[in-house]
Amino acid sequence: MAALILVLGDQLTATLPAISDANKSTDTILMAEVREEATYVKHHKKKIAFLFSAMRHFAKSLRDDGYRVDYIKYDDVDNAGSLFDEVKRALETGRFDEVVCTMPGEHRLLKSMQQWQSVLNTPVSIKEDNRFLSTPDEFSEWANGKKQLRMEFFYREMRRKHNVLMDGKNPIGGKWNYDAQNRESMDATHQVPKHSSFETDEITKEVLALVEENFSDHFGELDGFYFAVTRENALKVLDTFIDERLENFGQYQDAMVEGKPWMYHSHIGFYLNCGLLTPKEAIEAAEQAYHAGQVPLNSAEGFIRQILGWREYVRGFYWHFMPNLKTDNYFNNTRSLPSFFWDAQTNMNCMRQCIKETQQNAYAHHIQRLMVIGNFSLLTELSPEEVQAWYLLVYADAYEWVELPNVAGMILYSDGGNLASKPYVASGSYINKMSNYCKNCGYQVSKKTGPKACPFNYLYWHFIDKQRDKLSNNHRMAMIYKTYGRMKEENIDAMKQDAAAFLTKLSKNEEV
Ligand code: FAD
Ligand code: DLZ
Ligand code: SF4
Repeated sequence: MAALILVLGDQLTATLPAISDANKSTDTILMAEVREEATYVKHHKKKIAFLFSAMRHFAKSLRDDGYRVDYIKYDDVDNAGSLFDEVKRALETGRFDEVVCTMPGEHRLLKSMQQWQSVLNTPVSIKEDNRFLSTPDEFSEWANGKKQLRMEFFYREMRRKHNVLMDGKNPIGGKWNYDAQNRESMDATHQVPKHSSFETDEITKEVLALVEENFSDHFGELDGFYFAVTRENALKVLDTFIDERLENFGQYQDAMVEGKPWMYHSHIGFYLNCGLLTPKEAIEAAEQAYHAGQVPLNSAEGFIRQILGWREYVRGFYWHFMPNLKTDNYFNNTRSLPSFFWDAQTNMNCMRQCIKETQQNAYAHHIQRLMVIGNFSLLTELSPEEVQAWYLLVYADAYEWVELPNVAGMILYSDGGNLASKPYVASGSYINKMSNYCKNCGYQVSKKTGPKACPFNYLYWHFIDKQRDKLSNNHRMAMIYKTYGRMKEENIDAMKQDAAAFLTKLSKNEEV
């Protein structure tokens, strides 16, 4: 039996069973750069360049390791354009008796793969993705019968199961979560360590030229390519993070400073999600740094919670709630994205900075994604479908299994509260507290109404007012509705008027 083993662009991990179980003398690994994957949303130019270069380097490392690899480049003349068509083309050579795949990260691709066996008339097996620390079935078992699916409880189970930061049956330090210590803002003069960036080699140079030529109409800038494209360099990013950033990760996790996109975050999401790093090794590195006295507990725990907690949780959540998660629209929002989501041309400095950095780096950190762009998207009633597509294409770490729960569940509450216990909405004062964006803004954060007022202020109360039927019974919103109840009618009316005028401008795509 000779197997054709399909390895996707986000499956660059030699220990995946589909690869490690391969018979090097009979089986062939197929990797393909295809139009369908690169354009079903118009991914950021840097994301495509990163992935194609990482794929080419991975194929080379597999060959060096003795595997047979058929690698289809994007500009190969006979490139068939989709993963299915490439598999079909390979089978037509008559060299293979079976196809082996690994569980993909997106529902649409899994549904497609599940048809291949009957369409191709060849056995197709879909192997487990063993890079995660939990399985979709485990998540569903945990979730079934529960009224509330709170990440915090899932995370505690994961800590126990994998014995991470545990002292017997109890969490080290006595608490599961140290977020109370993780909400500091940062002084603009604070020097953040330089983020990791790597020389472009010949393979990357070739890919950059290919992307320039074929994807010039895609979002984002190609200049300033900084990614690690090999496992060796991705490990260096992880090591440097542990040595230089993790100590302050917790403290400054939520802070935003103009001109400092990287802060004390790890920038390893790109590598975890395409397979150059594994979550287990990132968690172990942080735990070891804590035990060695190199980093405080709030930072180690905060970082580990993102990976062992949030990352595993959103994957389980995705498979548990698909396909409805993609179409749910709890607030029935339909407004199209304003054009500044594509060109950053807005007077709102927080939005301008976060979108500009996204254009430049195919990266923004969590609070920029959540409390600036995400907060704005919900308050301005943007269409979930359009917001989801935007987040999927602009970030180099975005694949639907991780993007969709964050967008639909966390920022838009379009699933009606399965993921978040309340919508993540805030007025301008939150952004002002956590950043210095308001200092250089065309609007004034201290003003609640009027032409110079920060739009987040009146949009926030407009949202609270408009959605009270859906939200006022939520006990986590009780304080907010109490404050709302005490507000003067005339103030609420003024805010509603300003919000209506702002939303009309957005709909007409006028400058805001
Ligand atoms: P760090 O802040 O250093 O965190 C470490 C790691 O923890 C990350 O690399 C990531 O693997 C994991 N992590 C942290 N938060 C989350 C989370 N909420 N969900 C899942 N994993 C998490 N993350 C993605 O990997 N891909 C996405 O497409 C994505 N889209 C997002 C969209 C929105 C609206 C929001 C609010 C968050 C999104 N996130 C996404 C989560 C998070 O913002 C990114 O993982 C993080 O910013 C990546 O940067 P980092 O590697 O420096 O992460
Ligand atoms: C994101 C992406 C892109 C841009 N291009 C390819 C590609 O050409 N070939 C490939 O195998 N994978 C690519 N990917 C990653 C896939 O889209 C990803 O495997 C699925 O979305 C499942 O997570
Ligand atoms: Fe953003 Fe409002 Fe601050 Fe301007 S004033 S930066 S719009 S929060």
